Amino acid sequence: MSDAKKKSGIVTIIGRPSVGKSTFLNTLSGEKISIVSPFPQTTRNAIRGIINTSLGQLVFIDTPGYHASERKINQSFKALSKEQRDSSDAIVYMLDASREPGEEEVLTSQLIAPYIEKTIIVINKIDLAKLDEKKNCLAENKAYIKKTFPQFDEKNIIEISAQDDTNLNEVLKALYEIVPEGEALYPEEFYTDQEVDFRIAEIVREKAIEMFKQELPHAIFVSISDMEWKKPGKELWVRAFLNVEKESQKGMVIGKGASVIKTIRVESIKALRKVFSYRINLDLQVRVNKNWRQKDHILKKIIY
Ligand SMILES: Nc1nc2c(ncn2[C@@H]2O[C@H](COP(=O)(O)OP(=O)(O)OP(=O)(O)O)[C@@H](O)[C@H]2O)c(=O)[nH]1
Ligand SMILES: [Mg+2]
Repeated sequence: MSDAKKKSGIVTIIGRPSVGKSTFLNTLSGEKISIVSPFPQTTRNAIRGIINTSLGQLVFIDTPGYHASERKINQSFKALSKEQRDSSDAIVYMLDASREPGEEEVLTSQLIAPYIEKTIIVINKIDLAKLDEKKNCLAENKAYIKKTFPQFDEKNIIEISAQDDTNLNEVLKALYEIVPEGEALYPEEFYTDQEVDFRIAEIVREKAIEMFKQELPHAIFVSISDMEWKKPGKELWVRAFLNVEKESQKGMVIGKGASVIKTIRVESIKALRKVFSYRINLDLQVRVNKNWRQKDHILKKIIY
């Protein structure tokens, strides 16, 4: 096949929080592009992952989980998903075979409805549906799709496990049917376009989230204040701040005898070692940024 026949396009992944959008992108790529956690609303940005195959190039955009809430931060997430949806060549609409399609699913399907013609529907986590009778909501999800999009071509509804890499190739094939012919948008060796400081901040946030439950994961954002090559190409010194919303959270993140922050630092360094070819010397500190989720200037800086 000549190069002119190759295809390329932007594919936005849309779905409720925790359906497995980021896991899907990471498994497709084989790289850690987007952070993953059991908590909803882990992803806060439009994160690009580039997949090259013999058929061409697909540039995937991971988005924050679509969630019904009037809170300022959720408004920013929703705006971001809409913006990405509007500028993509194809959409992957992801549902979760282990959860009932509730009110949130209705909202999410309304988001993709105007673009249904260029959408592939995937039902993720079929590994759970197979294993666990109680968590088996696969049939409900299928019925929901049938009811909401009665004309939708069934061959473009694909059951997958992002975690186990089941049927992901089928999704790629279906997407290549939608995207136009065209030149690659990125050089083949690129798998993401994220800046180094953003990737470091995200990995530190993932390791911090892993230490907590409930409210704290949402209350954290990570900022990088300084970076400097100690040995060019070999060792990068980075100063990062774990920002929390309240004084009481600061104590929790530091922990007794600084044990918690130390663990976050060690786990971050281990994860960073897998992502970067050079060593990262991490200076990690905690600070309070009061009610940052209500502040426009901070949301503007961190959600894009
Ligand atoms: N069993 C199973 N778990 C999965 C699968 N895909 C993702 N998960 C898990 O589901 C949880 C959420 O995964 P994420 O990839 O962070 O989900 P997300 O849709 O990106 O979530 P947000 O960024 O919060 O919107 C994590 O605990 C994943 O390990 C899957 O195919 N099977
Ligand atoms: Mg995510």
